[in-house]
Amino acid sequence: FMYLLGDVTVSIIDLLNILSHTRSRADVQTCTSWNAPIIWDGMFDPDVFDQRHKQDQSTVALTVFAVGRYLDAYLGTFLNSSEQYFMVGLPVTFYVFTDVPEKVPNMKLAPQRSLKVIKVERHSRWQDISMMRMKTISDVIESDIRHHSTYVFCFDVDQVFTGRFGSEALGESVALLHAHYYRLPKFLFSYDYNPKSRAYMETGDFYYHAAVFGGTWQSVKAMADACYQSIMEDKQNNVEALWHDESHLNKYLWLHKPSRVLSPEYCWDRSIGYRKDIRVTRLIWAPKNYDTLRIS
Ligand code: 2GW
Ligand code: MN
Repeated sequence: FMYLLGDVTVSIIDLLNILSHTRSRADVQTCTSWNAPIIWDGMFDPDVFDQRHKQDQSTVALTVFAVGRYLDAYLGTFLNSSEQYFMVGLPVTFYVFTDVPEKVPNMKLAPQRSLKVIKVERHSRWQDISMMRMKTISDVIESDIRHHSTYVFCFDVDQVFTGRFGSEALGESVALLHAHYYRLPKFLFSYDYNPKSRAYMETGDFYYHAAVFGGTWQSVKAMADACYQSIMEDKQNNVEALWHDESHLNKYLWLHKPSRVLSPEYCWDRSIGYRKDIRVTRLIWAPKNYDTLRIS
């Protein structure tokens, strides 16, 4: 009933917005309590951001892991769609981490965009494949990214770009609202409530999704280092956080507030169904086939 009421109110506000020609969204939260913008469609002029970042000569690194079966299952569509929608017009370097470099599809990239393939070992536990990304990300920022790119964005591979994911998303430190939690009350957030884990937290600001995070290389390195350190401390203490790296990222982002927050437009799950506040989807979860992917 509350959702329904919410949606009725929304249409009146939408109408007022249209009539007043303002770039604002009164139907959603557009600012955090610490004054970071939450980016929603209709709030910004894409050209203004593109021009500013071209002027500033911003360059972007994208990291993505495709280990084992995830390469065949997701990497091709992820990369193809990112060429179409991710930071179009800005120089982008893709960093693909895989255990089978020879299987990375040969891609024709637009000018000023390039792809680097880096071989990584395949951890036997999937939880480690996911968590150890933090260490690899930190290492590659140190050895390579910091010499070439202003910003870094880190992505899960099991997703597809379907709309502009552009320079409006760039900022000092950037976090994403998890599509399944953005309208839920805080007590339902799936933080790690185990006091034995370094990811332990009782309350927070939002539930962030680890499928997308970014920022300047300096902030992303700090984020990745801190998460990796907490993950390793947990291992020494024989505990594992509920949602692995995501739990540690949520803890970090609670202690170090992001300067920019992306709405769930930036990583939508279609299985949620229709939501009035989602006017565009920029990145969507790829359909997952647990039967073929999670065996082994
Ligand atoms: C992961 C789980 C089960 C079996 C395999 C894998 C797996 C993951 C793999 O075989 N190969 C691989 O390259 N990965 C990488 O880890 C890949 O980039 C993938 O997108 C990422 C995270 O795994 P994923 O996408 O299956 O996990 P989700 O979608 O449930 O992700 C959330 O929770 C994770 C922690 O459990 C991470 O925090 C992730 O960032 C979250 O989106
Ligand atoms: Mn995923």
